[in-house]
Amino acid sequence: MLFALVFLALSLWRPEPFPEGLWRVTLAYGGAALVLLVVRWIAGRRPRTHKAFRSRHTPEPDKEGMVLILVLVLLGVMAALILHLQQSAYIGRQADARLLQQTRVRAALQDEGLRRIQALADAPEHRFHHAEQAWAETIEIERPDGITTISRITDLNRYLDVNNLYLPDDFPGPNLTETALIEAMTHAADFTPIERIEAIRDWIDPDDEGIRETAYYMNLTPPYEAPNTWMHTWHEFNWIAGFEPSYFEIKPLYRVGRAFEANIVDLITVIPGPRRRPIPVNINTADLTLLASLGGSGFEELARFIQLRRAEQPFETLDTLLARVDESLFALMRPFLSVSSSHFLVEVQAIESPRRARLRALLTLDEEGEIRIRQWVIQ
Ligand SMILES: [Ca+2]
Repeated sequence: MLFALVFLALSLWRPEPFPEGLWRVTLAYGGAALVLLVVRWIAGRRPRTHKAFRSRHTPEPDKEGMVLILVLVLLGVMAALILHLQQSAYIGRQADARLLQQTRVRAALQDEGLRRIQALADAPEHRFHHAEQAWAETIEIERPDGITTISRITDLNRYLDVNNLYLPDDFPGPNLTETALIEAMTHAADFTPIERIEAIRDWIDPDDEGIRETAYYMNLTPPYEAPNTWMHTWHEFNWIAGFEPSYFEIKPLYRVGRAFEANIVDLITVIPGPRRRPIPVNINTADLTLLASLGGSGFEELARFIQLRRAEQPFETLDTLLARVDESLFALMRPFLSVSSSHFLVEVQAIESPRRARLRALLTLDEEGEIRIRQWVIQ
């Protein structure tokens, strides 16, 4: 009786997702078990007087019952086995389908990433870059295979790279990055930027001589070490003293050029990798607020000139600025400025619901137009 009930429960149990056909088969097995159960029950209710007419070769009722129970158990085990096998096969097919979809989405992602990089390599403007070029647009494509890709290329030289805060000792001249960063952070309404800038410098410089070095971070919970090398990603700001996620939030009422309303994410960036010289800011593509920050305070006028001039025609040489800046100051600024871009971030999303994948690729472009892929990260 107990086994029959278990078998019935098994046949009626219908986990989700579960194929319709398989459920019918198990239900049929359950029905057969029920019929056998009823037969067994009727047999058990036969009058005792019938026993007298049985031949001596007829099995005893107890043995008959045992055979029936064994048959039921066997049927139950078989049904459970079929159920298990069918369900395993179904789960396996689902996993294969997911893997196939993931492979297709990733292939589309890489195809689109490489296509965008090729478009950048084929662009004619290698000597100088300016805003609103075709290769920089955000492009959404619905492919014939049903996968949608969204991609864009960001010119990283339009931002101030915080990794420029540390330059090797053999770099000639002063490092103007700190001055520019103080201005940029103030434009973003950070009125005490110096401690934070010191913290970034201590984080990336190779020595341990600062107030925000490993000795400081080891006293935190949990303790950790300052890496003492250039930052790799924005995420490292989560670990640097003085930076909260709210520091990078977009201000809701941002109006370009208004005092203290700039968003810090529009002004700075993190370009990983060692350098002997600063990675310069491209004056053809940088935000007006950043242009005004580059030479320290009092550079708003120069920034407005750059903005007006490049709208007519992009700068092809920095020498155009010579007439408007003190010559000795310009000599110090020159390594931090450029008219072309050398670092680009390619971001691609490929979507086929519910599957999606992201690609982030960091590229460098040299003066001969040769592109090198420095990072290629798929998530
Ligand atoms: Ca350090």
